[in-house]
Amino acid sequence: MKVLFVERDVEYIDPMNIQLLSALAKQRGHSTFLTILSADDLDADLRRIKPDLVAFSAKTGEHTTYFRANERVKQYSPKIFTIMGGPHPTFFPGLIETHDFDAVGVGECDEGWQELLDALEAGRSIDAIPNIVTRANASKVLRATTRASELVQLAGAAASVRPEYDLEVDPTFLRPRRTVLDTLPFYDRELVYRKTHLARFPLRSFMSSRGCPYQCTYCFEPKFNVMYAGKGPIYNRYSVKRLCAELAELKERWPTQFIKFYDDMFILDRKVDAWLEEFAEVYPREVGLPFFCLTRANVLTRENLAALTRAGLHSLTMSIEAGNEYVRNTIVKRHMRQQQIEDAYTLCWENGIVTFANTILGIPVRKEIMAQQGKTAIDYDIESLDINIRCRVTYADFPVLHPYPGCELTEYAVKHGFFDGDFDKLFFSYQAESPFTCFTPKEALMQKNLSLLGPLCVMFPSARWLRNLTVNVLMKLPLTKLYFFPWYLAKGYLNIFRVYPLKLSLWSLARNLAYSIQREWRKRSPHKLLYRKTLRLDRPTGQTLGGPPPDPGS
Ligand code: B12
Ligand code: SF4
Repeated sequence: MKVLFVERDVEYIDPMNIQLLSALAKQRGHSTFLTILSADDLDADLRRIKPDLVAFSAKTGEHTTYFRANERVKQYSPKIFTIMGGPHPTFFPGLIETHDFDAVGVGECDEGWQELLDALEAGRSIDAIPNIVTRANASKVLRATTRASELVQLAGAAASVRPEYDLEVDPTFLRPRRTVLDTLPFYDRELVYRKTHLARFPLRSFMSSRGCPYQCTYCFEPKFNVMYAGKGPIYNRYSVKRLCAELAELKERWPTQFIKFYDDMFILDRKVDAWLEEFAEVYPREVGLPFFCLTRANVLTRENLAALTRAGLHSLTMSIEAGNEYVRNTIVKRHMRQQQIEDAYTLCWENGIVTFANTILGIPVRKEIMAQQGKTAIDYDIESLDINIRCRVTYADFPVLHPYPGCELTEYAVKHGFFDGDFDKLFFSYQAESPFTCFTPKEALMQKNLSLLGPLCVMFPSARWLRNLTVNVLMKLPLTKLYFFPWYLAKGYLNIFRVYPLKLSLWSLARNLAYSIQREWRKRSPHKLLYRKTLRLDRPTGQTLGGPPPDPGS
């Protein structure tokens, strides 16, 4: 079978989802192809490749782009089998009934995907493959969840919730979690590298584990854990031997200077467990490349940091998410004390480990609580800036909160009337303006500006004047477009010289700057297209969440 993956855009992180699915398809003898909507012509690719199946992997926000791409595929030939998988359809499998896909993949699909391809090729029925929802099996494997509409009624919101939001998969239709990752094939990087800049860009991503047991309310993992309750351990990991074999081969085949481990939690334990002990011994010998990984401040200790450093750790991320204790522990449920965060960052500072921190701006707090605490919405964001400065974070990123399906924080936002519950209006990036209705235009402006100026203030922690100038003056001015440029330069410098230090030629550096500046601009401009595409499928939606529809006359 000829399988065509359709991807919205390729930046600097390997699209590991389609790289793995492509490898799984090839393992069964199918051939795979890739169309990148920002660079390729989908119609021309359909004519040239004549695929039997087109596959989309969707995160919420980019799903509408794939809806449009799917329409194009079906217009070209209704006989082409189309399927959407990934986080968005995992939460909204009911879209099989409202959109013209032939199947939807829910949750982990490694086996389901292979079984589907084999069945299609052999002409067998595909209606009893766990994790694969079809129009024929939907009535049996999906069940009603009245949650979304109930919430909207509670909020008194006028927006209609799409019918697909009211269906969820019956967990008995899901396979148990995959506990053995070692038998998975190596990612098919060739699929992407043969036609993109990533072939030459020496930063490579990999996930050494799946799963996370924490409860953060803005993240999809807690909901995923509910769906998978009783279906095996939450956290599953490659053996060190298998992981190093894949990375060593990768290093042989493609110019590679740095590994970015993208696991939700690269280390889960405050102790140095057997896996980490072995990793610290084997990875430097078999792979020997500096790396970046993610964990949490409450998990980091002197001991596990020493083991990571022995292995070659260069940079580490521990999300802060909010400076204010109430926002951090009650609203977003990070369950972390300020002292723990500061101690973990000090530990990194003392050991020369470069740090990256995510901190979310625009987390809505109820009016009564703000009144009790004597704070305005923007005061919480300023507290978040200050904790980053105190922690001497090397690169502090400040995205603006966006509500994603299945998350407790989204329910909170709907319940309190901050958001109307319509995910189809969501922009593909959370670097854009807040989608919540509870912020005034002035507050939304300050959040956007702080998101751009914050990293600069944190970059120079002793320049108190810069922080004060930002908070008292710059943040309030309508100069967001201007602030983009110093932010972009700082981000480029911090990424390429500090967090993921790469040796790039001047030519390569210039080429990558030109490539990335357009994308960064676009992530912050929901209403603009800065780069040309042959087929304008990834045009932005006309409205971000919660806000009023655009005035047709303007
Ligand atoms: C790497 C990553 C990225 C990379 C993506 C690179 C790329 N082009 O793919 C980058 C950094 C660009 C990124 C960006 C964003 N991300 Co992100 N990201 C991840 C991360 C850490 C890993 C995803 C991954 O590759 N996993 C490895 C593969 C093998 O596993 P998988 O994707 O789960 O795929 C399996 C199944 O889902 C399924 N499957 C997946 N696709 C398909 C397709 C078909 C056809 C089938 C049958 C099955 C199937 O089968 C696979 C094998 O079992 C996840 C967190 C996580 N733990 O998954 C968040 C996550 C996917 N990201 C998320 C978000 C919110 C974003 C952003 C919107 C945030 C932002 N910055 O604005 C942006 C979106 C940008 C965009 N629209 O392009 C959310 C998505 C929530 C949602 N409801 O959609 C996640 C789940 C984080 C979270 N914990 O909440 N992200
Ligand atoms: S620790 Fe990270 S991956 Fe785990 S639930 Fe929280 S945000 Fe999600």
